[in-house]
Amino acid sequence: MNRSKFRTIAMAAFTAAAIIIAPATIAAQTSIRALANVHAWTKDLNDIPYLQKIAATAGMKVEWEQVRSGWDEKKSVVLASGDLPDVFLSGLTDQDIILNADNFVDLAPLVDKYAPNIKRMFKEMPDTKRISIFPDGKLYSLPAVRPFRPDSFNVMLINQKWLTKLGLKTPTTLDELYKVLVAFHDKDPNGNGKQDEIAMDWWGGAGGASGSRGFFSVYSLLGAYGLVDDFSGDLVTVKNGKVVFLFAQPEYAELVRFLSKCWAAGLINQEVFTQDYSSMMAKAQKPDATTVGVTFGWTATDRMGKWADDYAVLAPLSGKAGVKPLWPTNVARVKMGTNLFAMTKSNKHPVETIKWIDQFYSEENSIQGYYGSIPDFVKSTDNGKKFEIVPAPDGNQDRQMWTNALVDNAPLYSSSALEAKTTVPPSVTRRLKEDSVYKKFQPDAKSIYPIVKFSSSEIDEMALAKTDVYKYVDQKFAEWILKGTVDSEWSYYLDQLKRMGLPTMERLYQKAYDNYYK
Ligand SMILES: [Ca+2]
Repeated sequence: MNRSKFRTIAMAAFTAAAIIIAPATIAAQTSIRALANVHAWTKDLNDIPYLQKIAATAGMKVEWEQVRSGWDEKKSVVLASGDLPDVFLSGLTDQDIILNADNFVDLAPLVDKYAPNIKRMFKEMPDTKRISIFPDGKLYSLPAVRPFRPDSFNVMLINQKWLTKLGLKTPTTLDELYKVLVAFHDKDPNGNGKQDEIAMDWWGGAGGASGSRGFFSVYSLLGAYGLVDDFSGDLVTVKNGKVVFLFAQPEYAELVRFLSKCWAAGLINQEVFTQDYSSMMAKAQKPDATTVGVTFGWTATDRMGKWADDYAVLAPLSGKAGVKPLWPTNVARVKMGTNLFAMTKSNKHPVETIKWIDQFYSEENSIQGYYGSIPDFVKSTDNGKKFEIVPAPDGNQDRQMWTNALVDNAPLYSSSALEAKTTVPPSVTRRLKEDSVYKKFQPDAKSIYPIVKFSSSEIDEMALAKTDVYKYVDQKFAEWILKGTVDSEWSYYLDQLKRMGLPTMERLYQKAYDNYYK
């Protein structure tokens, strides 16, 4: 008898018994309300088999409220209302939790008693626990460790076809890059007789953590001067043991000067500061011709679509004699996530709930949580000892994953042991191969600003400064590139940053860094 058949029979027996015994003495199936931050592509969670199976095994009825757009507004309303769900799945920030700490359950004792999978993760990878403990010592939320991730969020891509056509060598310095960009702009490398080439482009539109100050950003070029971004959106790094903000460093002024020179020569997309993410992507993926020379992205496939094979990954460029070029890397941030799960004090079933969420961290559920359910999207072979990710029929693995799994919104633990027993499709290995170009340009681990948490009083202390500082930084970054005025305004700018509270930020970020490594 197979297991599910056994369960059906057992359930039927249970139901029959329920008729005989007085209903009040039967424990109702445990039911919880879950508020979930879900990707727009992800299908109804009630239709995802592995989630149903987890719930059935735990005897849990999950009433999902699934938010696919407007998460921040929804979350704020819910947190302010006091009418809290029993659990949050993904989407909370440290700040959301710290400022509402009274409403959240410290999971540490529950994990200790009822969550063997989560305990195993904490034991095998102590950093997972370290990044999850809040400044008051409590464990209000659970992390994730994602499978087959590269070390960096960013690859720099160059149109290899254009280089070859124009007889140019791959640039190794910023000066050589400049000359290549000029040729890309002037010499009609896509051969359509029109000046439609965008020599360089990046995602600089909206600002904030996932715009100019974060993923796929031109700030990666700071590596040419030996400085690396941490991908937190805060633009913070560690220079000779001292925590500093990139935007207040002389190297930053040098990068701005370089970009401003590129802008003046017409080498940068004219819409770089106004375009949104999808229009940036569309420009690079026009159906009839390639139009972008150098840019930044997650992978060539993702960034360039059908033109991916025209592009090569460009190694970090050197900006200054005697300075070793680096590439921004943040293994912890790329591989791990925080706040994937939190339980509120409204939850009447904390033990059942922690047992339910613990299952998300098993090997079988971790792999399904990222790639989709068995057997359609993951094949379980060798009696469940090996896994094989099913390649997307159209080659778009990202679309397949995000439709059929929670992916980055999933609580899961992908250990190296799990990776070792999993076979992945070529698109995944391709990304890792692209990343390997950057291996020897990784910064020293302690120069990468780690994932830290601030206390509520520290958050308060910095709140005003951060709002003012980043607004000013974003504004000046764009303005200086467009107008070429960085040199005349630089010292005034540094004074302004000081006045806005940058020293407070430096002090508290340094303190958090020192605490992390003590
Ligand atoms: Ca052209």
